[in-house]
Amino acid sequence: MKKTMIATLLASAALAAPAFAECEVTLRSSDTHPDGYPTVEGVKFMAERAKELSNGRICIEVFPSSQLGEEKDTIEQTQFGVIDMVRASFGSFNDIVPEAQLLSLPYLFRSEEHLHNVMDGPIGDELAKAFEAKDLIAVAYYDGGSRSFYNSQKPITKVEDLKGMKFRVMQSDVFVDMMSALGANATPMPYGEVYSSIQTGVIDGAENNWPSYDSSGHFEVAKYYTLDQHLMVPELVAISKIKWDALSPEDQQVLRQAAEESEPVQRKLWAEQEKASEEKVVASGAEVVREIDKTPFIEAMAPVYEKYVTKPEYQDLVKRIQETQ
Ligand code: GTR
Repeated sequence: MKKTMIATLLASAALAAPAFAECEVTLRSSDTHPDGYPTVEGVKFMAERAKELSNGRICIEVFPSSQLGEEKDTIEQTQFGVIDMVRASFGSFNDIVPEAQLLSLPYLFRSEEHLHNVMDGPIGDELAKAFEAKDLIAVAYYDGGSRSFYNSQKPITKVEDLKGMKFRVMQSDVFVDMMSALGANATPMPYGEVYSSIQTGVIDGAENNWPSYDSSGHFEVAKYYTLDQHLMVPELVAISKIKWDALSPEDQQVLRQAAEESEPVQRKLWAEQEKASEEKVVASGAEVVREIDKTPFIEAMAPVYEKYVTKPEYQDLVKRIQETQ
């Protein structure tokens, strides 16, 4: 091939290539879940969109499977700007952001639709302000389904069955009080320690949603799952305020838009994963108690509400959540 022809071909190839610059801003983002899990895939979608919207300048690197540490530690690291982003359950922010605690009150949300209406409305914006006061910029709220109890010992069909049993909970006071209110013993510990703790009998069980019960492998060591659905806790994607403040308003806008666009994507993936996990876990021999009278569970939670819904502004927030249609 003649030199001139090669030059022409190279020039046209350069024109055809997308005008992507090198990463100028890089955000390292943590998640406790493995690749393929809906929260991880939600943030990956956000990364793609941020890259496109910034012409390749903004890059988000997603570190799944607790590679950057257990959830509570990664939240603190994000507050201090050691890592730039974290995707974590609201439950893990409980002892950091008091308002987040209120969203972990058992049986607060009536349905997924109710939760969406709360999080997508003015209350979602108020909560973002509460996170910002703790150096975290809330950019997306994801789905986390509803949490129920599972254990290695026996099928739980009523509140009394929980009496004296040991359950792992998130490292959060409201979760500990919830277990005490049900007559069980709470053992707060990081997610990554739960499998071996059930296996070795340190605890009898834990509580979580279908996709976590599945992807953590907990169903292998705790086959009795009772759909009491005591908690619907939203998932949060937050950026370190230290990182955020160093960004231009244009880059902040790109991240906001990318995060917002990732919400419906995550919610769709979530719904699909819930079904797939349920099918897999049931096929593998989990014994699921579906028919359960939730009323005694709901009634048992009264002391938890009394303890946490104290100040008038907290009472007002809880009331507004309950009144949201
Ligand atoms: C999952 C949640 C995680 C983590 C975990 C836990 O449902 O997505 O972020 O909080 O529960 O129980 O520790």
